[in-house]
Amino acid sequence: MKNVGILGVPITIGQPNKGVDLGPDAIRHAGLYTVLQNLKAVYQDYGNVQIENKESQTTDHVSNLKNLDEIASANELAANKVSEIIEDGQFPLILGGDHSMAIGTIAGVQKHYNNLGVIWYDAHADFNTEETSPSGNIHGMSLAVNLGMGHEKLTSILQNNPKIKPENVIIIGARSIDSGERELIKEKGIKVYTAHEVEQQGIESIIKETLNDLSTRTDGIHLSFDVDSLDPIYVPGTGTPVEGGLSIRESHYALRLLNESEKIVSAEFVEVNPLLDVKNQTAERTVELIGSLLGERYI
Ligand code: HAR
Ligand code: MN
Ligand code: MN
Ligand code: MN
Repeated sequence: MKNVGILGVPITIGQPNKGVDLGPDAIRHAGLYTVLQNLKAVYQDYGNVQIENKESQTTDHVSNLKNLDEIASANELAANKVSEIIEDGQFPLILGGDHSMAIGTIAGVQKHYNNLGVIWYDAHADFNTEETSPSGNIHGMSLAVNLGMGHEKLTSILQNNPKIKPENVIIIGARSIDSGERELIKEKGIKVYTAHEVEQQGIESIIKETLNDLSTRTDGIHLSFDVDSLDPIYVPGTGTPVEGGLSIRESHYALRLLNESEKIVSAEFVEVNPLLDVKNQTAERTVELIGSLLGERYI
């Protein structure tokens, strides 16, 4: 059983909705420790990264990067914490927080690997840059930043070099991709399994293909699980729900297959927003999904 290091990254300024900073604590309150105890996991909770979430006061309307400096410094903190957890010999289980946090979390993991793979399980590709983003919200840019694309203040977190290689990234569940990011995805040759392909090909085949593909050339795989990958009927508590999402059953199965592969070296569960939720059900489902990733089984 894994030795788990839990870290909350309560960042919210990568997107406009209030409340996603409460995500990590909602996940803890939804029974996270009980699941870990039932699995007989050894775990340590490192608490939350101290993030101010103060919105930028600059009146510079030229830049299409909202709260750039604030997000850059929060991610530097997150990156160092994640790196520390790995140095302590633990599996980073990171709780969000909006998805801009992946700029730091992946930078922190990557410090310890030569050829990290990334599975981006998300309704969105988060592959915008300052040039392509329709919103200026940095949570829609974090995957691109991890490949070295975007503002230097974001791509230089932890002097993060070399970057994640495009062939080491696989996106699963996408169904809302902006036209500019679609071009970038094609240009970089990123593999995307859309929600339609999950329907057509089946999640088992997709996860097995993903693992075969990434295992040959990576020395570890980070899972970035955005809860909006799931259909909104399961996750009312998230800021950018998109219809036609993945089911709870196939997502548990995906996580179970990832667990059995023993290739996942770190994971984050992001975009849980308790202020948009109904009776904390999004956080509760997130805890159950974490259970599947860590080895919980029905029987
Ligand atoms: N693609 C849109 C944008 O860049 C919406 C991004 C929403 N992102 C997330 N993360 N919720 O997956 O603004
Ligand atoms: Mn180190
Ligand atoms: Mn996302
Ligand atoms: Mn998303």
